Amino acid sequence: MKRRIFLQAIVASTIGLSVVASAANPVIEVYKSASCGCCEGWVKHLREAGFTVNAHDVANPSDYREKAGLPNELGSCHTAMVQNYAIEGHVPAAEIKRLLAEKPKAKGLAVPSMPMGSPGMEGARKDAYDVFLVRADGRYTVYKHYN
Ligand SMILES: [Cu+2]
Repeated sequence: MKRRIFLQAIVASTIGLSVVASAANPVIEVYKSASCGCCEGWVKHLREAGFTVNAHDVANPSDYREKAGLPNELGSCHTAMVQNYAIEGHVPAAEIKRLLAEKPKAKGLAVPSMPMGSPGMEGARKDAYDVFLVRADGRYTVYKHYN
């Protein structure tokens, strides 16, 4: 009897651990073109931040942006999906984590174009840029400003 309770405790704690692990390592599906170097840089940034990244090379990454319902003017070089949110462009991992914690009613986040100094776009120059939150109705607001 004691042994059975002990085993149940092990099973329960193992399940508990796996839940914690999946919450700490969200899976993100990235759709990019095979030749995109800055996309690779962004994937590396996500992995370093603890995300489990499945990168997919596709012919037209913008198809995924359209499917997610993100406005064209917010377009960048890659589109990703994480827990039913779309992530467009070089969005810092910190904002994705904030999104997953706050769980707003929204389509997702976007950093349009490819600002210098954003994750995956590191170089000599650092430009200011905005991370936009795209709401369910397609309108968007600044979620975070980076200097
Ligand atoms: Cu890029």
